[in-house]
Amino acid sequence: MNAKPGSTIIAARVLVCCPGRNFVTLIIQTDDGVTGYGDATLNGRERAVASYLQDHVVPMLIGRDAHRIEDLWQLLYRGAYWRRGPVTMTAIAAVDVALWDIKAKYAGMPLYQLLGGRSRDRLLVYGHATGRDVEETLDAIAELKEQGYEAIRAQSGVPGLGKIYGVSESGQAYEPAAGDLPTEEAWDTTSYLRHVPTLFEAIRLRFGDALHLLHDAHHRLSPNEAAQLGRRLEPYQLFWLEDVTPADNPESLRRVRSQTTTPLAIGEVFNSLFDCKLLIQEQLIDYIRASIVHAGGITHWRRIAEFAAIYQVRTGCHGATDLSPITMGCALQVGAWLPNFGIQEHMPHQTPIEEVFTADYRFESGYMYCGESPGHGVVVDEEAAKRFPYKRAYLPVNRLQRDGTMWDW
Ligand code: GCO
Ligand code: MG
Repeated sequence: MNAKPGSTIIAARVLVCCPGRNFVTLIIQTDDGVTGYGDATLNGRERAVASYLQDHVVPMLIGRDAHRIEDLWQLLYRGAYWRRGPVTMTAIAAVDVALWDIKAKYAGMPLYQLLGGRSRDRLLVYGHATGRDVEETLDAIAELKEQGYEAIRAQSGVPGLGKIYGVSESGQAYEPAAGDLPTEEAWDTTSYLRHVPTLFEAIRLRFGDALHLLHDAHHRLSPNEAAQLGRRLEPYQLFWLEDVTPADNPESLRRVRSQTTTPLAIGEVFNSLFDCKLLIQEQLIDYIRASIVHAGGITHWRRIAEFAAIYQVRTGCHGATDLSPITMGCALQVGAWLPNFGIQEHMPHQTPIEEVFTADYRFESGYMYCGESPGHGVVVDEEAAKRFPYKRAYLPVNRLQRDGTMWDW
């Protein structure tokens, strides 16, 4: 269906760059010079989404009306026939976000105004404290408290294990994908389960009860182990315990939920409402972590969030540094509006990312503030991006220390 002049998509291109880590960006232009930017980054599988967009989606966009966001979403979702999945849903998200950016720019408004306007002045965020041992994690928490964080995710190395995912080696962020091939780490659940309660006991002893504390088990536990951990952490009153079991099997959470009142969060690897449906409907979780970039863009993510609201589940969007500033900008725009916003993950991007992405959001004293410029508030410098070509990079994988069995990392 062709568009009237003034809102026709005349160009769309995919940009893959690595200003510190790899990002995929979709850029859409209309015939009257409005440009929209969408994030299409799928950490460790970046080029799969770039090809999906370049080879299969971009040709379908040219000549279409940029304002028909819903219709284009349906075209790309239903039209693909092969539904869902991270690659497809990330590609659709990039188109969707770029079009919302364009629509808001046409309106001359920040995106949250198009969704219904503000529900709050600022957004509570949580920072990451990690250390090789409990003492280092306590020091990291003290630093974040200095910066004003009221909510902190705490991880630490486990005695008897070497470096594990989720814990930095040198005070830097723990997760920038490093090797040209994934490195292998060693894991032992018994040592981990013994250790984690001692970490939270030490945190409460030193910092008292006021701080909101979070912890990420990163999909490594069985339902029964997760239930044990949830129970043992109850005295420390966590804000949430994240990704306790592998995300594939939502029924697992029934066992965990019936055994512990520690609040549960899950969903950073989800890409569709159908991944979250049972968890939300049965109120097996307190926070849904799906992100706009991996869950079909604003159009689909909004359906997840509004469905969650019916069951008193709040949002806690994934916000690791492998999601580009565009996704953070969008999370803050929708978070400013969404009645059941819960909290936003905040891991500041590292330099030189600001040479490519300019964002109008800001962090101040434990909260983030979305910007007021038209659109989602993040623009991309395509010329600067050329200085940072794609570099294949992976996060580590995990094997059981005991016998080398492949495990969740
Ligand atoms: C989190 C996450 C991330 C992911 C990463 C994978 O809670 O922020 O678990 O660190 O592991 O985004 O690409
Ligand atoms: Mg996580």
